[in-house]
Amino acid sequence: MKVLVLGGDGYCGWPTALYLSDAEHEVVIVDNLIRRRWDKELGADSLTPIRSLEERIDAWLDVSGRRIDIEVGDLCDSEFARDVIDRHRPDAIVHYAEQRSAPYSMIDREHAVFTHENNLIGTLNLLFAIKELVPECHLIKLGTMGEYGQPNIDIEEGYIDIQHNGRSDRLPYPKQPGSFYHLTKVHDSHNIAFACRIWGLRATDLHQGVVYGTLTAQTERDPRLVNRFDYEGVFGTALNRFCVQAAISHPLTIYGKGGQTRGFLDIRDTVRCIELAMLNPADQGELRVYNQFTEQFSIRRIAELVTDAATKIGLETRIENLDNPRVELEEHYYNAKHTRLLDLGLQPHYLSDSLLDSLLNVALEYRDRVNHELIRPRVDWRTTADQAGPETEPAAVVA
Ligand code: NAD
Ligand code: USQ
Repeated sequence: MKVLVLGGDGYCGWPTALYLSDAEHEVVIVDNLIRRRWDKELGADSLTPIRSLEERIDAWLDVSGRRIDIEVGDLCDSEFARDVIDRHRPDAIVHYAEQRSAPYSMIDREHAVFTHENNLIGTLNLLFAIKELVPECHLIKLGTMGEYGQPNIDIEEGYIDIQHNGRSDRLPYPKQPGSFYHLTKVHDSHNIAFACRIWGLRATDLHQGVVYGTLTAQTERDPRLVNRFDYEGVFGTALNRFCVQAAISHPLTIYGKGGQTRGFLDIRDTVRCIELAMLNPADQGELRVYNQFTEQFSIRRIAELVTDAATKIGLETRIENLDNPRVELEEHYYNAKHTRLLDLGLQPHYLSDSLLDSLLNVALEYRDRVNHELIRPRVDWRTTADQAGPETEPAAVVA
């Protein structure tokens, strides 16, 4: 199949592009490299020394003999989006290319507005280009489990059967997201559902949980293929952060009580889920929703698991419950369905098997690269203001 991987220079996109190329699909990466500029804006860098996109592509050609094409440009530029789709005429489009950090979207008004513009306009441009040029192309869009929020009932896969005043219907599951970033995913989901309904497009909306891990069978083949690893307070997720904190003897920073519960999955399962969705496309006119995660844990439990693994390799760790910089439930019911990808054949990797090799040992290997000043949280939901502190301008606004 011919597939465009939008956001293919990012954490999920890069190993996906390699995995699909290895499986003999024809892959084109589309990315405007803005993620690397957000790092600069925040004074941050990947823990792992990632190479430029060109070096990565050359390294993959060296080790696999397979070429991945690249298109550098912004999906918010409708002419660029249209032109790329027109020239490549893909069978499938995997869409990762959005601003994905909740704290980044909560820095101030400009960052909230930028996140909405970047994510919503890019996706809208894509929908119009698909409709006009390749209406049979399967859009595989990365949404997030955070679209659902923290409801006090079971979370279904996208839709819920409702009985109301003697009538019944199957309706989109209610959404109560917890940041301006998560809200963009909800808005995207509505726009995609509408496009499928009125134009007969086909799409799969993958409500993905928190992804962890650095290694895949492809990235391990050469150090120049290494994936990124975010650990600072804006783009670093709690699990990555706890591993780096353990490696540098910093207390593990649980926000509030730590009962916040999320779905998690290994990056190797992310790439496989994309392939499964691609090989089993949605019907024309259908918006299919899969909850993409394999295990659920509270943040407190994640801290305990990291502590146990760290102790086994002789690291001493301590947990610190910080005043929570986010506004969220710290103890809550959480039971989310996630059977549809398993039904398609997903064979999960489990955190207990990857915690050391794909996370803690990587954190230890590169601990000299850690910037200790970036460990504490820097963004507070309660004080998100019209204008904020030192890093006020989103990279795209400055550029
Ligand atoms: P990332 O920031 O590492 O990668 C995103 C990539 O998209 C970057 O390379 C960036 O340069 C590119 N990009 C952003 N806006 C663009 C635009 N307008 N035009 C072209 N390129 C653009 O993010 P990630 O962790 O790889 O996440 C990928 C997707 O998966 C996101 O949509 C995110 O919301 C979703 N997701 C991620 C996780 C996770 O744990 N990482 C979990 C659930 C969902
Ligand atoms: N948290 C801590 N300590 C930390 C960092 C975070 O306790 O040092 C807590 C947060 O308060 C939150 C939870 O951990 O309750 C998860 O936060 P996170 O930063 O690990 O992940 P999140 O903000 O939810 O976002 C990540 C990705 C995002 C994706 C989402 C999937 O950055 O792109 O959409 O996971 S989900 O969580 O299912 O919405």
